[in-house]
Amino acid sequence: MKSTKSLVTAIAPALLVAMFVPLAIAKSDSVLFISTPPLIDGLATDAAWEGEDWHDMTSLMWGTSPEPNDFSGRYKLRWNDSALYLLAEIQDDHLSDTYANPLERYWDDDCLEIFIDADASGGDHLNNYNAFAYHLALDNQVIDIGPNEAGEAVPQRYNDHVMNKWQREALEPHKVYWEAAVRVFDDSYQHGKDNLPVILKEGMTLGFMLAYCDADGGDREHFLGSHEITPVNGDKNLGYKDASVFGKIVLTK
Ligand SMILES: [Ca+2]
Ligand SMILES: [Ca+2]
Ligand SMILES: [Ca+2]
Ligand SMILES: [Ca+2]
Repeated sequence: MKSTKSLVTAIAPALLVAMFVPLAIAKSDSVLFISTPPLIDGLATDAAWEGEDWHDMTSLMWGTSPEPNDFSGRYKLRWNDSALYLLAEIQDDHLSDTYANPLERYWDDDCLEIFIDADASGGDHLNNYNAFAYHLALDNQVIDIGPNEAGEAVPQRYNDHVMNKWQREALEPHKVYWEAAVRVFDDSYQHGKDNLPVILKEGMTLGFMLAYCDADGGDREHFLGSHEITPVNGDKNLGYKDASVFGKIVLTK
C-alpha cells in the first residue's frame, strides 16, 4: 500500500502539469481564443494572458543589434470575434519621443509596430489597404501610410483601429507592458468612410508580424521583429510596404 500511495503522490503533480500542457505546446503560429478580453490598461494581470506562450522579437530588420537592456521584447496574442489582442513585454533603457508631430518621422520615435494582413494575401501594401503597418506611438496614437479620402497615400492616424496602452513596471528593470486590441480591417477599407471590421472566426489565417523601433533620445537605432526576413538587395526593412514578409497566424479554439 505504501508504494501505491507514493506512486499517487508522484503522479499527481504530473497530472496537474498535463492539464496546462495545451497552452504550453500550442503551435507557434496558433492564437488562442479568449471568452473574456483583457482590460487594455498596460497591466498584464488579466486572466487572458495566462500561459507561457511568449513569442520572441529577435530578428534584426534594420540598424544595429542592441544589448538586452537596451532593447529586448516578447509578446503574446489572443483573439475573440471582435479583435486580436496583443501583450508586448518590452525592455528599453530610454523611452524617446523626439518628434512632437505624430505624423512626422514616427518611425524615428520609439514605437511598437503591428503588421496585419486580414486575408494573409501578402503583396504590396504601401499605398493601399491590402494590409496595415500600425505604428503605435508613445502617445498611443496609431500611424500608417494609406490613401486618404482624396486617394492620396499619406501618413494618417488610425487610432480607432488599435486601442492601446502601456505602463512601465515600478520594479527594476522597469519593463514596459503594452496592451493592444486590434480591430482587423480588410482591403475593402476606405479612410473616412464607415467601415466594418472583420468578424474573426476559428480557423481564419491572418498575416501578422510585430516589431519595435528603438530610439533612445535621437533617431531610430534598432528595429527588431518577430519574423526573420529574407533580404532584398540587402534590405530587410520591408514590412511597411510588403505584406509577403509577414508571418502567418491561425485563430484556434
Ligand atoms: Ca490589462
Ligand atoms: Ca533602447
Ligand atoms: Ca490582404
Ligand atoms: Ca527607446
